[in-house]
Formats: sequence, structure tokens, C-alpha cells
Amino acid sequence: MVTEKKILLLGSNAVGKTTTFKSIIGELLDVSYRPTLSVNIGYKLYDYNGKQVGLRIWDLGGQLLHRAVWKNYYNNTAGCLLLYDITRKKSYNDIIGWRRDMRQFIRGTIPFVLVGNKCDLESNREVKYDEGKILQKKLRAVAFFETSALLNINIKEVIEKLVNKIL
Ligand SMILES: Nc1nc2c(ncn2[C@@H]2O[C@H](COP(=O)(O)OP(=O)(O)OP(=O)(O)O)[C@@H](O)[C@H]2O)c(=O)[nH]1
Ligand SMILES: [Mg+2]
Repeated sequence: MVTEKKILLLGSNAVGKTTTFKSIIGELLDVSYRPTLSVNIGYKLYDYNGKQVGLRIWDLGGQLLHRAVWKNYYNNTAGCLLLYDITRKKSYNDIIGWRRDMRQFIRGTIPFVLVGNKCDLESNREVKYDEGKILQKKLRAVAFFETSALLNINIKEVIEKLVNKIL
């Protein structure tokens, strides 16, 4: 029997949640930005040390106006990815609010990985790598990675780390 785990992708609008989602499940990427209005749900069968895990991945729209209905989406979550965009400081500052939502809506503590996405856009960087590390320690995230969902950099590593903690 395959163990199934639900993973939630959280973060402010346009940080790259849907692109990360597609990168994880192996869908073709689309560079035009289309905001997620509610939620995308995908499935990825993942091999971990010879054991198969079915990841049920939920990608929520990042716009604040949807936030009120979200608590229902948090049910039965095994782990989260909290994403910001390294080219937008505001999205980094928003992480604290996403962490608060997690606390409020999920009973008990669950592992989450902090992700600084769009690391391919080095010349537009507004958030230093070290600031990500500091936030990871402060929030007690199980790991921190800078990723490029677009170029598929560190996506596998993020998932591997999270699966390692939720199994
Ligand atoms: N250069 C670069 N662009 C990216 C990366 N990830 C996402 N993008 C672009 O950023 C824009 C927003 O990406 P989305 O994945 O739609 O963002 P989102 O977090 O799902 O946004 P909402 O659904 O509104 O919450 C798109 O134009 C993507 O192509 C990345 O790693 N590098
Ligand atoms: Mg989206």
C-alpha cells in the first residue's frame, strides 16, 4: 500500500507556488503569470529510499482576499512549503503571516521548509541568502533552500527534505 501525504504550498501572490507545483508534478511550465484563483491539486508518486509515497500537493492562490476560506484547506496537512520571492522583500516579510496562519489552522506542529524562490534572478535580488537562513532559524523551519522553480533548481532537494521529515 502506498502511504499518502498532503503537502500545502503557501506564500504571497506571484512568488512562484504554481510554478513550483508544476515543477514537482512534472507539468510543462508556463512563464506568463496567471494568478491561482482558488487551488490546484496534484499528485506525485515519489520514491523515497525504496519506499513509495503518494504526495497530494495543494497549491493555494496567494491573494489575501481568499484567505478567509482557507482554513478548510489546511485539514490533514502533513507538511508545508512556505515560499517567498528573493526579488521582492515584501514577500519575505509576509512569511511571518503565513507561519501564523499555519499555527492557527493546523492542530499541532507540522514540518515545513522555507523556500526563497527565483534564485535565477540574481541581479534583481532584494533578500540576501543569509536573511533566509536567519528566518529559518527564527521560525524553526526544518530546512531552507533557494530555488528556481523555472529552471528546476533545488526543487527535488526541497521535496526530499520535507518527505524525510513527514514519513
Ligand atoms: N525567473 C523566475 N520566474 C519565476 C520563477 N517561479 C515563478 N516565476 C514566474 O513568476 C510569476 C508568478 O509565478 P506563479 O507560479 O504563478 O506564482 P504563484 O505564487 O502561484 O501566484 P498566485 O497564484 O497569484 O498566488 C510567473 O510569471 C512565473 O513564470 C522562478 O523560479 N524564476
Ligand atoms: Mg498560483
